[in-house]
Amino acid sequence: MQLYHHLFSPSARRVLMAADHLGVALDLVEINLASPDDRRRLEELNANSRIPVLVDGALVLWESCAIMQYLADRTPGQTVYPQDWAARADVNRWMFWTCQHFAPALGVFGWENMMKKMVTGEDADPVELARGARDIARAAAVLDKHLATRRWLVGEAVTLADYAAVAPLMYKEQARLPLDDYPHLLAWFARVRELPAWQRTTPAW
Ligand SMILES: N[C@@H](CCC(=O)N[C@@H](CS)C(=O)NCC(=O)O)C(=O)O
Repeated sequence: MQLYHHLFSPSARRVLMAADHLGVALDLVEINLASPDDRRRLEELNANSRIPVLVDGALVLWESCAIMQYLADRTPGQTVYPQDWAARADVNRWMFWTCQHFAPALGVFGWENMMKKMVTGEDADPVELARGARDIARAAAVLDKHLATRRWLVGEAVTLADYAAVAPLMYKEQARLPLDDYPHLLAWFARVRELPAWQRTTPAW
């Protein structure tokens, strides 16, 4: 299986963490999003022009959370994506929530504080940052409250839900994510950072 990715992409990283945890070997194909040739190659696989994309024979699969679930489903005996229906629904819930609410909110800060200057030369827009801060506060409060009484998002051990949700935090410092008021979220992030799957997928900056 080939994974079209870049080590600096949080969306690709959640797939790399899942693959590492599952012991699935992937043939990594790096996509430089700034290269027109790489973009063309990417768009042949994903009309959205986004990484990651998994190619497994005839299957071309985009959307990081769908790829994570596919990798788990094809791994016999895995426990990171529970077989129990209720537990699995709970994992799915946090993965959808991440893609719909948490990651886009954090992405505003990633773009404004980290990427925008590099890509466009423009400064951060305070109106956009205020909007991002509002959305982050709303989502982070939900996560923090949930984690006040738990070590992991679902059940007693790490699942795909944790790997999905934690990926955009890889730029916590660089993007100046406003998360200081969420101690349970930060404690969970510290726990994830201890995991081999996090450590083995941390890029050398
Ligand atoms: N919902 C998608 C998001 C993928 C995504 O936004 N990837 C970024 C890198 S983290 C990308 O390829 N951006 C290129 C672009 O926006 O042109 C997923 O989870 O796979």
